[in-house]
Amino acid sequence: MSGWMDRLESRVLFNSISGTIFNDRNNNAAYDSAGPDLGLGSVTVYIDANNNGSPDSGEVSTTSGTMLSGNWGGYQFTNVGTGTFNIRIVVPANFAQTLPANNQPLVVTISNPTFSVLTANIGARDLTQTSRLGGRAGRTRITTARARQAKPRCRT
Ligand SMILES: [Ca+2]
Ligand SMILES: [Ca+2]
Repeated sequence: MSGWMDRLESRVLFNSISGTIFNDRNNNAAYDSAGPDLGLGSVTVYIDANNNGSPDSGEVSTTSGTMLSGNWGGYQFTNVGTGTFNIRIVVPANFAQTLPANNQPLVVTISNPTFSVLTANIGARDLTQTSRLGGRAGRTRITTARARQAKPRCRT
């Protein structure tokens, strides 16, 4: 029993960088956690120490949580120390990063080893998604088609 309690306690960690990798479904470069944005799981997140835009050996990396993990898109780096950190993701295939823009790293500065940054969020949008809000736009299209069909009937 005590072993289990120890593990729970160790999850309360200070001096960490955490956030959510999200599917920026409305493409506004902001994390709308109440919707329509969703988490993006199984994405490689890394501290790009040499800031060359790719994960190298010796650079700290992790993977964002899956939908089933209970922390969809979530990630955390613990005991990072102090300094300025360039957080990047390996953008998944058919996605484009929206936050930060232009594939820039998310720059996080920690000046005190007891501080944590909890909202280091990075967004990407699905390039295969034809509309900003898939389902709604689909319904709009159907409505438009019905309206077009109705017009000739009214005129004749
Ligand atoms: Ca958004
Ligand atoms: Ca690197």
